Amino acid sequence: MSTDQNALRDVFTGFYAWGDFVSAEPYGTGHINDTYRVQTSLAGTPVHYLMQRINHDIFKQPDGVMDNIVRVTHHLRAKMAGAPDASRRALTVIPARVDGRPWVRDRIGNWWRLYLFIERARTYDVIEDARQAFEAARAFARFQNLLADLPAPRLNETIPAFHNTLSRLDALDAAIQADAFGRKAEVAAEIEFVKERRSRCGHLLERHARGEIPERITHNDTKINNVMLDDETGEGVCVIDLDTVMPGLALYDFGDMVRTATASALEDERDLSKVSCRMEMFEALTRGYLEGANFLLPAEREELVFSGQLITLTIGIRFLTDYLSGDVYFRTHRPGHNLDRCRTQFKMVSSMEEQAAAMEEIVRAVG
Ligand code: ADP
Ligand code: GN1
Ligand code: MG
Repeated sequence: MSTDQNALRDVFTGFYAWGDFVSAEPYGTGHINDTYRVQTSLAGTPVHYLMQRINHDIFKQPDGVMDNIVRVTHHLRAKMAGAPDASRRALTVIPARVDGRPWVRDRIGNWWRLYLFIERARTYDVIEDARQAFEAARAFARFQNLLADLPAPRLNETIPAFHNTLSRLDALDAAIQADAFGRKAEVAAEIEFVKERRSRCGHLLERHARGEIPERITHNDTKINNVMLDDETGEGVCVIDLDTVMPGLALYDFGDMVRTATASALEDERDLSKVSCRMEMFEALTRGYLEGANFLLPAEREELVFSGQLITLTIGIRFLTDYLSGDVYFRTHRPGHNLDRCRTQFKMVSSMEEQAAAMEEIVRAVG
């Protein structure tokens, strides 16, 4: 066994999991954590687990993250008690062997967690048909719905001001000012794109401050590859990637679904002519979301279309900031990767702006 495999086996054996370690392979396309699918043999039957190293540069208090995840998954599970397939419908956190905590620390101080592997379901980086958009949105809406009565205390804010577009603008301004990697001149068009939209960036924050839009428990990373769709039925079976479940606005979740589920191409597509917001996906997404999110106030419904533009702009701003700062936050696989991602986001924003009237019409019709 290689050193890597030995190290991964040592971590795995720290958890109270049944099954003998066979191997672990890198898994998925997430930008933040290191994810592995662990293969084991359970008395001769192959059984998989999902093991992750939490990115503790980004999540400064991994224990606070895991505390949230345990509370959230227990609550979901309690509400689904007895339902068929319950263990595929919410993540199951496996405790550590020695102290029962929901994580294991390795010798160099990394934090690891282990989940049951959800079989016969998968995630998509680009949605292929409208039914998938509908199912994904309904699953995220149900998730918000089921968590509405999570008992106090308030969940930990695992990344403060996560979707605060004004703070993200401040970070961009600081990165432009510093221009530590001499990349500013190359992104003049992108800086201008943001400048033209600055005045709208505080809109939802202002409505929230005025008490018109409430805080709820939200997922905050409703990228389409964070929901697993059943291979056979196509149903949105399980919402995953729970690191950022915390207090937020429901609209941030809807906005991130619009960003990722309506996109006609991958988040890092370089041929921008392939990138646009697809109306049939938006229609299905809106239907799925409104079917599950029956708690939405009229003020929230009014902002569904705008939320897509805002969150897509915000994530574009974050990619741009990371590009200017030397690619320290999002995992990259090639030079200029974050800039490519920023450009697709801004192309999506333009496409949403152009189609805003049609999108408002869809919301009214589905309403
Ligand atoms: P990241 O924070 O890096 O995005 P995720 O938690 O989203 O990490 O996991 C990365 C990928 O691993 C997901 O997109 C999904 O395909 C897969 N995955 C995550 N959790 C599970 C699970 N419990 N069972 C099966 N696959 C999973
Ligand atoms: C990250 O973890 P992942 O890959 O699902 C990021 C999201 C961004 C997304 C962009 C904790 O999500 O906020 O929207 O990349 N997660 C964190 O693809 O920053
Ligand atoms: Mg993810």
